[in-house]
Amino acid sequence: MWNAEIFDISEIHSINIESLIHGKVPAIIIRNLYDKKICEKIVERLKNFEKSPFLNNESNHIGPFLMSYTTRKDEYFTAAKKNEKIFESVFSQLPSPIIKIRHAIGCIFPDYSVCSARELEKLYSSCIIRIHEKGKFIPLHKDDVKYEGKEYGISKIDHQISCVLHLQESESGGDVIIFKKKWIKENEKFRNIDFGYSPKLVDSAESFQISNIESGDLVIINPNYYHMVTKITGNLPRITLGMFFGIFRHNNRIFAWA
Ligand SMILES: O=C(O)CCC(=O)C(=O)O
Repeated sequence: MWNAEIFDISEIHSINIESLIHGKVPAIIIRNLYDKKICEKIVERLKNFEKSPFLNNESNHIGPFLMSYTTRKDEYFTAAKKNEKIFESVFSQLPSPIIKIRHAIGCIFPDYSVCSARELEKLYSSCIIRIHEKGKFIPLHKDDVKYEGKEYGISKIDHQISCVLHLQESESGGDVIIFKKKWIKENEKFRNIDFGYSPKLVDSAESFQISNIESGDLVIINPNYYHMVTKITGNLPRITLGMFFGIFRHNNRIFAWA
C-alpha cells in the first residue's frame, strides 16, 4: 500500500524525507504545525487584501507563482517584491507561518541550511496563498522547476518538495490526490492548453487521497509526481499557504520559493 505518513509536531525529527523524495510514500503530513486560532485570524485578515485571479478565475491568489512567469522573469521578481509587503501585513504581530514551515524543513534536514531563494539580490516569492471557492478544483498536474523554470537559477536543484499549510478547510471536497506516477518529458503530449494534463495519464496509476486534513496541518509532497485537488463542495473556501523547497546535495543547501 502507498500511504501517507502522519506525524505529530513532536515527532518531526523522526521524519524520513528520502522516502518522499524517492516516491516510496505519497505524502508526509505534520499535524498542528501551526495554531488553529492563528489560522482563523489570518483567514479573517485575508478578506481585506486584494487577490489575483488564476486560471480563468479557477482560484484567487495572493503572491505570484513562478510557474505562471516562466518566461517573464523581471515581472515575477517585481511581483514578488510587491507581495512581500502584503505578506508582512497579513502576518503582522503573528508568528510567521513562512518561518514556521522553514523551521520544520530545517528539523527534517538537520545537516542542511534553509533560506530564501534569491538571484542577483532579487528575492523569489516567499509563499503563495490560494483561495478556492465552492465548485473550484486544481486539475491534474505536476510541478517541476527543473523543466519549467529553466530561465531561473533555482532550476539547478537536485530535488523539489512542496509544502502546503492548510489555513481553512471547506466542509467537503478539496482533497489532494497524489498519483504514483512521476512526470516524464514524453508526457507533454498529454498537456492541456491552459494548465494541467489529461487524466488519461494516471488511469492505471496507484493513488493516495488525503481527506482528513485540518487547519494548521502541513502537507508535504514530491510535486514531480502527478497530483490534483478535488472539487470544493462545501460553502467555506479552501485556503492554503504553499511554498516549494529546492534541495542542493553538493553544498547541503535548501532554498525556498513559490
Ligand atoms: O493545494 C494543494 O493542496 C496542492 C497544491 C499543489 O498543487 C502543489 O503544491 O503543487
